[in-house]
Amino acid sequence: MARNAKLESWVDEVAKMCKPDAVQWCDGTQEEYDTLAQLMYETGTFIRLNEKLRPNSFLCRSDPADVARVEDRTYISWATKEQAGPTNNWIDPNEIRTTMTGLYEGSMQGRTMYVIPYSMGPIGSPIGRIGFILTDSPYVVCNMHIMSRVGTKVLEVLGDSDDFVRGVHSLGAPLTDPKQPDVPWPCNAENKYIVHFPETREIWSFGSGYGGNALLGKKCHALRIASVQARDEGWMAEHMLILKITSPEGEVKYMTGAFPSACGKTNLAMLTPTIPGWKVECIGDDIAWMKFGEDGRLYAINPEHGFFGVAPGTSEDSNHHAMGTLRKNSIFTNCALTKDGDVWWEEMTDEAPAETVDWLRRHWEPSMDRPAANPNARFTTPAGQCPVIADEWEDPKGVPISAFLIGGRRAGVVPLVHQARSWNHGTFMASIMSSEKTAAAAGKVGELRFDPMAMLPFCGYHMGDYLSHWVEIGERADAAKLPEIFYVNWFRKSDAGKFMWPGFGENSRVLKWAFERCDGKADAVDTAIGQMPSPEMLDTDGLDVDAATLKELLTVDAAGWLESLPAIEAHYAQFGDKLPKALADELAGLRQRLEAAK
Ligand code: OXD
Ligand code: MN
Repeated sequence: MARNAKLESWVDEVAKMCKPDAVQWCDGTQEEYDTLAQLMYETGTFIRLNEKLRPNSFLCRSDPADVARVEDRTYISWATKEQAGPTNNWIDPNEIRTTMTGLYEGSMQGRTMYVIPYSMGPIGSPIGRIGFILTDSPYVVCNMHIMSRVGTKVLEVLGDSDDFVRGVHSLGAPLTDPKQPDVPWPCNAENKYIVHFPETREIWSFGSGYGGNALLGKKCHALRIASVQARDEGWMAEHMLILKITSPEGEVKYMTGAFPSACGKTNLAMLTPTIPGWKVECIGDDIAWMKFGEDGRLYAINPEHGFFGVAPGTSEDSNHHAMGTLRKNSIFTNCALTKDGDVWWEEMTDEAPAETVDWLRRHWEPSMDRPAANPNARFTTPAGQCPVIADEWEDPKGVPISAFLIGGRRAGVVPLVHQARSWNHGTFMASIMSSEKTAAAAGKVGELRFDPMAMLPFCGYHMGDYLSHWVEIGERADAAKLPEIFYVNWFRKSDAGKFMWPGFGENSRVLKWAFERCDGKADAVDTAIGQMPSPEMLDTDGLDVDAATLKELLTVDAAGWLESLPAIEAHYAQFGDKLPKALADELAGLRQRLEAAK
């Protein structure tokens, strides 16, 4: 194979700094995975689950000080603070390079440095991208095997190009004395840094072995760095699921969905429709990369190869197909261990097991007032095992997108569904996506946390410029070929604090309406906030929601919207003169229409 001098000299440079005992280039084979899993079994990091119940699967328990992405230790290091914008943590690149070089110095002693060549997206896809992670964590290697395409083929496709993202990851836990025993979850909880250098397409991560802090292909590469590449090159890197929906007549459409973390993206991506004859299949559950095809439509790929899903709450009832996916070949992190050697988490079964070992390795019984699994316990599982994975999920050219669904978690004001009138109107709606910080009563506006396009923690540059990028995408495109945009809210609550909409499979009724709107076949009412179905325009056959509730779910709460406008204005004000005029105009238009509707 042709050698890639730039790659090799970077690997040498990092090895000189971190001083691992050995450097191992990963080939992505099953043998490599098995060897590393066995190694982690021997060091006590991995517990092998009961082979009959959960074949080729492992449980891993992290250090209690390392259980989630840490946004306050995540930095976007542009040359100037202005480039990172008001919503990101900025840090001066020179300063942080000095600090982190100090931390990396000798940080891999006593460990192996693995060189992971990975492709986000099918290898060789015109939408896909290549990256490398240099890590001293075998846990990261095994997870990356599942979450991306790892191996020698990536090196072949790369050739001698230097178009790759450079990721460095160290646990920050060197073994300096050969007699020093390792711990099951090495990390350096006091010194966590997850730093992105968008200008040089680099990611430097230190101190954490968990999730999006350590599996650098996911949030760090596929969203924060890729969002910058997408802006520079005229495409879109979004925090979106991708689903395929087929009507009873066999007509197919693809939709994406942008929802903040913990709003059920994985469940929606694999939903089992309650309406007869409709089918939903999954392409991806977290990230979409979209480029214009020759026909002028936006085509999306899922850059990932697996699901890194939140385990608690996942059950046969909430997500039958996720349960089917994680039946084998999976890694579980911070779940409970049952007596028969399987995993368990809250709500996985109707009844909790009589006893388990909790994620902190303590005896646990249902009567105890603490959960058995960490609330952010995860499964890492191959997407290809999903019983409803769409045949074309690995199509290198992607799938043409007909609709974007967007939405937050709003107890009040925002109706079940409303459709944008235009791309700019939809961009406006996505830019004001929000969730209440506290569970507000229906009709009242709680303190809102805005999360534009669900990208607040994941946008690698100034959010105002990111919004302009959306507007520019619309300007470049043939309007008739752009996706329709629908704002959905599954989380409305009654005055008594109960969810008004059943959600899960019943969301298929909203998908059906959106599907038919894309073809101009379903009716809608024009309202101050957008186009909406009246209750009789939605397929409600067999739906167990009373008429009054349904009416409320589909009513424009003009007073509530007017009450939210100052918060939207304050949200917009932080972008200063970077706020696109088109969006300021949309906000003014909304105010006018609401005043008129009062
Ligand atoms: C995730 C997240 O893990 O959005 O996907 O936090
Ligand atoms: Mn996510």
